[in-house]
This record gives sequence, C-alpha cells and structure tokens, in this order.
Amino acid sequence: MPYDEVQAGTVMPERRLPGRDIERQIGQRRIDERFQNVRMGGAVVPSLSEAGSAMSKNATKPRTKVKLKTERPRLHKVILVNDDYTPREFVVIVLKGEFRMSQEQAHRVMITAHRRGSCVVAVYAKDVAETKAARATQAGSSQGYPLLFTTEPEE
Ligand code: TYC
Repeated sequence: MPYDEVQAGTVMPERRLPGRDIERQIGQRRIDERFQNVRMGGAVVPSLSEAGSAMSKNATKPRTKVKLKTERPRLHKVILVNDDYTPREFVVIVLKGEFRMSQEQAHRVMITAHRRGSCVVAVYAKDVAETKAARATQAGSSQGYPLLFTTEPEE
C-alpha cells in the first residue's frame, strides 16, 4: 500500500510506517475522538453537551451563603413611677421584696423616682419583667396605694 493511501488509524508494519505528517494526523484523530471536542477556528472548545452540563451545574449553584442568626430576645426594663401618696418606707419594702435589693439600693431607687418622677429598677426577659411589675404594683394596691411599676423594652 503506497504511503498516500494509508487510512488514518491503520496500524502499519514497522517497515511501512507512513511519513511524519500521517503520524501527526493519526495522533490528532485520536485526541479528537477521546475528548470529542469541537474545533472552531483552530481553538479547541468543549462540545455542546459538555458546555450544557457545565452551565446547568453553575446555574443551580447558590451564590450566596445563608447564615442563620438567632437574635436574643430583647430585655425589658421595670420602671418605678412616683406618686404623692405611697409612703417612702413602703416603696422600699416592695423594692426589697420583689427585686431582691438591699436596703441601700432600694432607698436610692425610691429617692430617684421621688425626685425625678421615675427610675429604672432592673432589666429582665419580657415575661419576667411583666410578672415582677404586676406583682409589685399589686402589693401597693393591696394596701390601698397607687404605687405603679411599668415595663418597656430596652433599645
Ligand atoms: N413620693 C412619695 C412620697 O413622698 C414616695 C414615693 C417614692 C412614691 C417613689 C412612689 O415611686 C415612688 N411619699
């Protein structure tokens, strides 16, 4: 078989090996078969099926990470409100009993409310603050006093 009739891919006996250009052609055919790439203007680009699967992979991949954050519940202030009728000593007793304050702490809070109109007693979780405010207010009403404790969320 003359060299110019050799089919690409044909295994030739040693002595009848085709020229270098034929070898190059066969080599290129094997590469093309293996990778099934599309040749465009000399550049090798992935086949359309490869491009499609790569695209769908990228399109379904989330680009942002979702970080779950747990926010702590806001604390609520218990506020003592001044009035003109509740005896000072009684206010101090209620503050010590309901808010576990010392004599000195309770007296300071009572005097601050008396002078300024109100004073923050303490901060708690919402339900605890509301329960304590209600119990302390009830302690005053049970004795006929208008003593008032309110609550409000902290900033
Ligand atoms: N102002 C009251 C008085 O002079 C005492 C008082 C202090 C009452 C604070 C309430 O939140 C209060 N007897």
